[in-house]
Amino acid sequence: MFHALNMPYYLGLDSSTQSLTAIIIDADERRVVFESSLAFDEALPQYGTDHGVLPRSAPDVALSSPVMWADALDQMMGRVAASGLDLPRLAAISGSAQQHGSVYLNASASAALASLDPAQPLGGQIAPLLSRAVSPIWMDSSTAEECAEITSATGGAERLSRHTGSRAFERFTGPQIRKFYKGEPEAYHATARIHLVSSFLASLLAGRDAPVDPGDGSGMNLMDLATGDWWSPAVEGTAPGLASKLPAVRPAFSIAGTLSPYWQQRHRLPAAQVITWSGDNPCSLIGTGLVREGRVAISLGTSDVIFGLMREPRVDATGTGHVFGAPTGDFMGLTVFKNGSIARERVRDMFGMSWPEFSHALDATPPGNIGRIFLPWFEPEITPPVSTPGVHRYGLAEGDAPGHVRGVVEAQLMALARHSRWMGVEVDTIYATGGASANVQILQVMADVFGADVYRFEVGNSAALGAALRAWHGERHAAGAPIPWDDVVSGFAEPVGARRLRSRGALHDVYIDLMRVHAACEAHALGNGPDPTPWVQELAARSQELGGW
Ligand code: XUL
Repeated sequence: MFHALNMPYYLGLDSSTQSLTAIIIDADERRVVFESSLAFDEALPQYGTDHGVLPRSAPDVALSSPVMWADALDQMMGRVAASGLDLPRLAAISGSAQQHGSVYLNASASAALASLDPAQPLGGQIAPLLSRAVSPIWMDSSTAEECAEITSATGGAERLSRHTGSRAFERFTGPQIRKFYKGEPEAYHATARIHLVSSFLASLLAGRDAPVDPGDGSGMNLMDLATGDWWSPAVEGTAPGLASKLPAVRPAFSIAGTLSPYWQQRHRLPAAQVITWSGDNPCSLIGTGLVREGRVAISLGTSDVIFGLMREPRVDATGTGHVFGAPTGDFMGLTVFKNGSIARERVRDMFGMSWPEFSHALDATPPGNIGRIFLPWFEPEITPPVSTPGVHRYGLAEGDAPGHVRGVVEAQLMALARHSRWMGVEVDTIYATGGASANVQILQVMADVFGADVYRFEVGNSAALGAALRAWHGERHAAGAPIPWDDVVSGFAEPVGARRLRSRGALHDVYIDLMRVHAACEAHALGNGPDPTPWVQELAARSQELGGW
């Protein structure tokens, strides 16, 4: 057993909106040896959060508690210590955190983090180090005014997105910092360091100021994608004196420090290396094995999301997509569609169907829907931007239930394909995740629309797994024995059951035609183009002539 005794373990943590998860992997045996999750509301009820969010003072304000995150980390490390694993084998720890959230530390923090009392819980020792008791998180949308101010200070949305990867977004850290500076100038001036959730938690583990990685750094509207460092016009345009308050930006695989004496003494953990943390989306990129260009993930959840690795930092000229740094040193594109399951459910309910009836209707209708298009903007849409919700029908009768079912699924998948073209990625493989990915009929439409192979992927804790894999990669990199990313993810982040849905070439051609019509319908519905009805009718006639496509 000499061999097994020496094989290292790697710990990945994921501090998400609602919970803290830990995964330990045995890299040699390619298996997860420990997995545990703690929901903030239940494990730490004294903070009074609802799904991880403090009681809201206004509908557009979303705050959480950094002290609660620290207490959760303390509890979770206690669980790791009690896992029964041979913990001297723990070689490195990394982490993932909800993106965009920020933590404000005062001037005493830096020294205090290095000399925490191991006899005391963590939270109570962190509270006095904060210059702001709460953290704004990604669900906050109260900074429209600050977004406009930063956009104008940096020379416009196009320039801001070209440099930072995104136009100004309310939840991004820069606009949130500006709001704090304007609303609480004294507390802002008493702030010595502004961390992201990721770099804050890494600092707690290392007992010193940890860097931000380019992945999480690009969710701030402050970092220049091209240089992987702060972009002065944005830093200066956000708040005075901000440059000195920001942590350093370092590659995701760099070492933030060693697990501090606090953890070694309090939980009898070894002096493991702490690898720089990142955001949940960059960590999920690794945790779902998206380590080469051409492989993307589509999550069919409440919202639909497409994301994948990009070798180049191409940005979305329409301003709806985001570019983040990837933990591999490359980039990742991400586009969100708000009307995901929301719209599929609304169509199902409109016609009083069950999910099996919905699937049957999809099966019973021809691919291409005889040219009929349904734009399902039941809720305000992010991609394309639609502020006034409403559905639009082209060639589709209001009472046509099966036509609506196929219409909503095809429109969503064509929107996913068309509005992710800015990534400049030739998609050959799609990992489908999320609730609706259980529906094989939907996955077949996905394969035909994209002209790509589709696999169902069980994500589980993909961000925590991605963090554990990054811990392994970072530790080996530092040891001078780097492991290629394909090897890092192999055996860990792979599709389940390996059921593949192949694109059917002739049908992909149908969708290439239909996507042009879909684009014309979208432009018309948004008031930017002529009525495409004649085109829709022409397609319908052609489809009838051929007896379907
Ligand atoms: C990404 C985003 C969320 C958060 C929380 O831009 O806001 O995905 O990272 O998960």
